[in-house]
Amino acid sequence: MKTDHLRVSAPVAAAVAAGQPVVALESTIITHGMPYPENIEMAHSVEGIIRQNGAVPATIAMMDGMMVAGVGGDDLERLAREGHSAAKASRRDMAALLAKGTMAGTTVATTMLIAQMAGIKVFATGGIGGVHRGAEHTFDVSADISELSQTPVAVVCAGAKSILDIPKTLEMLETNGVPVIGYGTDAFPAFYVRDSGYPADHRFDNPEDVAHMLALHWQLGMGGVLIGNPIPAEFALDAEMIELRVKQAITQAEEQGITRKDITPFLLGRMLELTEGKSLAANIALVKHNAAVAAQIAVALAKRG
Ligand code: PSU
Ligand code: MN
Repeated sequence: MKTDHLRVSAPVAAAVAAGQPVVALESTIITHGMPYPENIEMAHSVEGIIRQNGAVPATIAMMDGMMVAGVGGDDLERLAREGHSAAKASRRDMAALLAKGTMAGTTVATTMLIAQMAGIKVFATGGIGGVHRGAEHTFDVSADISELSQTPVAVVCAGAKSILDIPKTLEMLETNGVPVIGYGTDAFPAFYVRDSGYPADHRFDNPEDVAHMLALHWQLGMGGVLIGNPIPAEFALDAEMIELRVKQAITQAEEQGITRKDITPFLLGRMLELTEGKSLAANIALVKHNAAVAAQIAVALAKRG
């Protein structure tokens, strides 16, 4: 991959060159997933957790006409303050945003792609995009799924939110050849809830075993891997309350005619308001947990050489 539009920060470049563990972080969660200042506080504390667990954090975004791996300092603050005024960069937006120099949060799909360009194998986030409820009418399936099918990066998440159709999301992951790992669980987690009611494909219980599986997956020339790490029990929310709020949020989205790239940020924002901030606390807790597990997996992968 040849591009003069990729900027890798000095600490991230040094760690990648030395084969040291690095964990990528997405930025749509900063621009479109959480309000300011919780978003910048979350971004800083997640980076701290990755360092405490022995890896180098690399927050990824599009800034000033560049793809950046290792956004920090004033740039991170600028991105967090920009919020919804920044663009949301999915794979197909990248060249247009680079051409215009637009600041953008990168989705899971785009973060995976830039991580791969920068030589980063492990990525931590909150939840992935997937198949939306009603997709049989709207055809709304996140580009995160096709990216997972082709880009060799491991994505540690807390599963998929129930704003999505979880069984259809699992079917699409299967169709696209994406292994769904339950980390310390047999179940596929559902973001605010530890168990979606649907099983993961394979269970692994420690970072070394996950790293072994990843090494083999990539030896076979395959793409992304989804690692579902359930929200810590003390932060999990009530499944019935969440279902009620999701239905309300989806009804409001339909009434307001929200579609395409706006639907996920709209639903995330509504969930936040409808749960009176409970979902924000849960979201922050699960991202921190995912960052710790991702760092441990990156460390185990680096040890394999
Ligand atoms: N799901 C969440 N939180 C998020 C997102 C999804 O629970 O912040 C963000 C991620 O950046 C993800 C993107 O990649 O939304 C998916 O958007 P879409 O559904 O438009 O593909
Ligand atoms: Mn979509």
